[in-house]
Amino acid sequence: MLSGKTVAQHNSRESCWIIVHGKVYDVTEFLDEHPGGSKIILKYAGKDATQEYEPIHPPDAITTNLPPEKHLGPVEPDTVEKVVVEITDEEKARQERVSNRPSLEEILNLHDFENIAKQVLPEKAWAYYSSASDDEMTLRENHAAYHRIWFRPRILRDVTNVDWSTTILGHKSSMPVYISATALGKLGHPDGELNLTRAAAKHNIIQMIPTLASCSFDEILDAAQPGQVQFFQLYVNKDRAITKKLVQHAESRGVKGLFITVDAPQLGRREKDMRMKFEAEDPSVVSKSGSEPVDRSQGAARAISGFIDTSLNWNDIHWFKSITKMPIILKGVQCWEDALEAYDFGVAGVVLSNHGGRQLDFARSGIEILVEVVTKFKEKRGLTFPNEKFALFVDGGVRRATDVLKAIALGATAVGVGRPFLYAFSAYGTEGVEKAFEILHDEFQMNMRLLGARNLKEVVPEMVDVSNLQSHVVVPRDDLYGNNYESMTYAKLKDL
Ligand code: PYR
Repeated sequence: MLSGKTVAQHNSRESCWIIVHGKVYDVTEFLDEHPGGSKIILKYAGKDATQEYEPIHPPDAITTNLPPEKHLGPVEPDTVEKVVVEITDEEKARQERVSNRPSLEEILNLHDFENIAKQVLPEKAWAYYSSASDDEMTLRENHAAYHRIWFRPRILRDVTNVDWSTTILGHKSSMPVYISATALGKLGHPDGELNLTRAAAKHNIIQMIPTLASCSFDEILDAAQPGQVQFFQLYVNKDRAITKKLVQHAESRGVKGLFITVDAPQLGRREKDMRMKFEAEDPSVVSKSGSEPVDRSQGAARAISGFIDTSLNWNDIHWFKSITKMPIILKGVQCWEDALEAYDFGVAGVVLSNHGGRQLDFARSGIEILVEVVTKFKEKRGLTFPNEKFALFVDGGVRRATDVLKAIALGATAVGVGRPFLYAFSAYGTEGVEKAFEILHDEFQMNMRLLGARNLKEVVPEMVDVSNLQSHVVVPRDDLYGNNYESMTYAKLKDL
């Protein structure tokens, strides 16, 4: 075992060791490759970096990125000096805002969580969670698209009892909503994704576990209650042996669905996240490096995603089917042609999604794609939806039960909700997520009654008017362009 004193001697660019979770790593040669920059590692040279490392990295990031000979083994815990993290004025102000959060009783809708999260999250976390690609047009369109659908409710039905429970891939769910995968939960809260697992257990909601969770996969599985249903979102690794191991491990642990992300051969450029990175980087440290410059400018997203396989293609679906019996769902399908192809390849369903606006900007919203997919499936395969043979999921921009009911009316099996639950636990931990489920519960009850639907089967296409959905006459403002634009001027009155 190494002593803390020995580790402390390796505190420079020439020899840089760090401690993470009680183990010592020699990161000297990795300094210039670190997507988050060398400066942040050098700050912890010779020290325990766990506190800084944990929220921004999936648990195995260091072990998979460093060759085994750089894993130097455990350190004697009592010999390690405690790292004192300096609290800045900005951080003090943030902590004060945390203390001044409104009570959960005052939180009335999912927008409230977002608003509080914006004020209480550390800047880096807010930048990573809230950001989307390029001009963030798709991010905003995702929500705006629901505003182009209006209801045609039915009256004089006995709506004393209304039931919005459903089954998703054969598993019971208390509502037609599942928790969509979002990365790096510990940026927002020390318990990260476990907040979702715990709340989901209490409310019988299905959680999709992200590949890039902050908590380890097994921690999340271990936190589940007996019988609790979980899905797994997969980023396919260039090293297919790693992917196979992950998938088969998920299956052996009882995961009930494999959602393969297909819209992210490269993660989008999220400029809010990238700006954080620039601000955190110290150019003087970078310029001391003699090696080739590496692109460390792309924020948390780039830092965690280098392993993703850009060569993923349709033929791989056969391979996935050969390595698992879990239902396979393609997450990130964006047109009817690909949805049909997925069906013909024999997968169990698709998520019509643009990755929360974080990938291709000007990708259309999932709800808009749903309409064309349902139309074309009927025309070309004679299928109607919802359909047990092939599930259509939608995600992106959902903030209200009415949004969900619109998707259900149009044929979705269920809707994925990502950021709102992330914001709920960032601001209030597990109780926040529970409150979010309770809010949706109340909204479902009221809106089902007002729609005249006693169960989800009665939420039918005739209850929505989508005549404007595919028209993009109103688009979100392009703020960066708009703020730079100098207004033209008018003819002026002569000076009097
Ligand atoms: C994202 O940042 O969007 C990921 O999926 C990791």
